[in-house]
Amino acid sequence: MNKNALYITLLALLLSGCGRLNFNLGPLLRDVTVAPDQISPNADGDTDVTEIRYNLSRSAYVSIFFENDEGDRFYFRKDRRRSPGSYRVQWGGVMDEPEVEEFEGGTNEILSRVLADGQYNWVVQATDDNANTETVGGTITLENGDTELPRLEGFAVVPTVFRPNLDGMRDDWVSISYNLSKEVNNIQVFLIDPERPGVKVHIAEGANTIEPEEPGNHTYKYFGGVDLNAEPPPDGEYLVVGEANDLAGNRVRVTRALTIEMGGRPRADVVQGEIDWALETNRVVSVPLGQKLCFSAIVKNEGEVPIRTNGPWPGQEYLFAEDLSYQNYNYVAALRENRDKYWFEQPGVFRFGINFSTAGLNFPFRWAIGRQEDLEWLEFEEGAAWYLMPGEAGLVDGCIRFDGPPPGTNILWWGGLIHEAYGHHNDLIDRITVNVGAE
Ligand SMILES: [Ca+2]
Ligand SMILES: [Ca+2]
Repeated sequence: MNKNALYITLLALLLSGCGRLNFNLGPLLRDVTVAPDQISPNADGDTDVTEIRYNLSRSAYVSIFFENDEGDRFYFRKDRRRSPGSYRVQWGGVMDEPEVEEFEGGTNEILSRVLADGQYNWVVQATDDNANTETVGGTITLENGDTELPRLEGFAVVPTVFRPNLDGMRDDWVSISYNLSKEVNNIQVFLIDPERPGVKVHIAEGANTIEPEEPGNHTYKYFGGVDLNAEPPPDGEYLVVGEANDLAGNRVRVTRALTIEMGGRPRADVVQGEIDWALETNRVVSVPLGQKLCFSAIVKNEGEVPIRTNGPWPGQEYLFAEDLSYQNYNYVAALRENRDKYWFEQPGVFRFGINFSTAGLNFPFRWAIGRQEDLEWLEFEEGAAWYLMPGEAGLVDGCIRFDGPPPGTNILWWGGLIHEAYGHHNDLIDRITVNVGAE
């Protein structure tokens, strides 16, 4: 090293030393106390917390942590930026370092927990902008702490692919169930979209003999709001989250993946609200006894989700007297050759129906809302069915043969779309009078 270099090095050392002296305006941390020095964090109202006080003379990054006999360190605060001033904060024996157990399809997390009973060294540490660090420490004893974590045991979301579209498949709703291991102060179950953290959909627990906060089995049934006439959350990847905390400060969270697809309310219409009644004149059809009332109509899927349907297929002919004597349209479904076709009334299935004013039951004659060539056969984990896809139209036609006269005269007849078990989607379409005369 030559003389100049040595000189510059000495100067640099001097300057850095001066710098420290110039900015080091007395102690950074003052009046640090932790009192009381013995607590019982069990939420019984008696010395559950201690108060940590300190005074900061300059802006600094502050950490507060606790160490046990083994030297394990538990942070209460870690590198928090603080302005000069007096601080006081309560500590209830809780550490906030999350422990996450990850597995396929979810996580189990401990967000915070009460530390085990015992003696701990506490440390308040501050580092100012010149990297001066000061620490003050002491000891505190924890006894009779409530260290039992609340657990959402067996937290299960079924199914994991959720298609909330009221088609009657098991994927129309999600069941969320778990066993709560201890009484908690608060429990929440909700849906979040990881890509839009602001979106949080709360899910309410169904009827139960115990309160949501009480230990025991809990079950939630979630239809995505479709059952309440709302649109479900948009299709996408979600997390079902269960979060619980007790009064002592133990807090846990579980998450499970949930995919929403084909979600939405089903909407179908008879195009133009018109049924093409055969042989209709001025809204009257006259049919001799033994002959048929025939029609055709076009049904369109006006919604965003596939609409489930099933036979009897267009072209099916009903016998008026014989089928009505069975008091429902299922006479055709009950025929030996049709028994394995699931043509009986089925929740979630749409059918086109014909009704008349003296029927005494709703829509005794029903057909699929399109021919198989108008539909798609979709297969899911829960089963397979025929669907009229969004934007598509189906042709329906059929006949009712009057093997006997209907009760009354000048009877009104009309068509409708039935969403079975969910009510009449579309009623009183294109009413006519049908007169059944002598043979
Ligand atoms: Ca206590
Ligand atoms: Ca569904």
